[in-house]
Amino acid sequence: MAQAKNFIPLEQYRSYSEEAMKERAEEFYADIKRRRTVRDFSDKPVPKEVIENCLLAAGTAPNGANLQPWHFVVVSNPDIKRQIREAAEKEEQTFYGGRAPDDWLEALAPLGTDANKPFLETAPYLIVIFAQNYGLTPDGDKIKHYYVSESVGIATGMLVTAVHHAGLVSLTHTPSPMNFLSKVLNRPDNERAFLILVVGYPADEVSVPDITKKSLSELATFVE
Ligand code: IYR
Repeated sequence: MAQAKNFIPLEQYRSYSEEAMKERAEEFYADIKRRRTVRDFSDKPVPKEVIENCLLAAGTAPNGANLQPWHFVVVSNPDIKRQIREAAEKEEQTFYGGRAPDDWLEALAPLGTDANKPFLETAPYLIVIFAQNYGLTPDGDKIKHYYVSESVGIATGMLVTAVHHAGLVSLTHTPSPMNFLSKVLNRPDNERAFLILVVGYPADEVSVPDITKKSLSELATFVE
């Protein structure tokens, strides 16, 4: 393989015995399957340091040409949260009030969602994830980015996982359209809002939809 000059030994890699690997994989699955998307948040404050480390974890995601085509805007300011809630609810009202096709609304029915988004104000943190369609040099020249959606999707998945691992809950919220976020948060033209990750503690006695996940044979095919 062609090797660039700036390579370093992979010193952080850890190998485990097969037994330890099986145990670790099983334990990780047991823990991650407890993760549930929550729509009812407590307003209990979350230490900022927890969010900072979750973001650093997300920033380690594999991505196109290591150009890291993302930017995370962490909103805890009540006034900005209110502005985001108001704009998101306005979009959602048109979505639920006629813009969404019936089959989409039917698919959403088991989740019990509607146009009201109080969590956008209640939760201590809204992490607004922006995808950078292209980068910019200090001189303002464009830098091409690759596999932007894939990269930002992977980083978002790692953020969701890190938040769960830390003992918090999250909600992946995608108001549609969400270009209002660029305006409210004053983001540059090369960025588009990808998703809002609502983060905090669950409200007391929160309930979640009784849904199931695909079994292994449904979700995977082994070609041996
Ligand atoms: N953005 C809307 C609708 C919505 C769409 C999907 I796909 C979901 O999994 C959940 C909701 C809303 O946030 O209510």
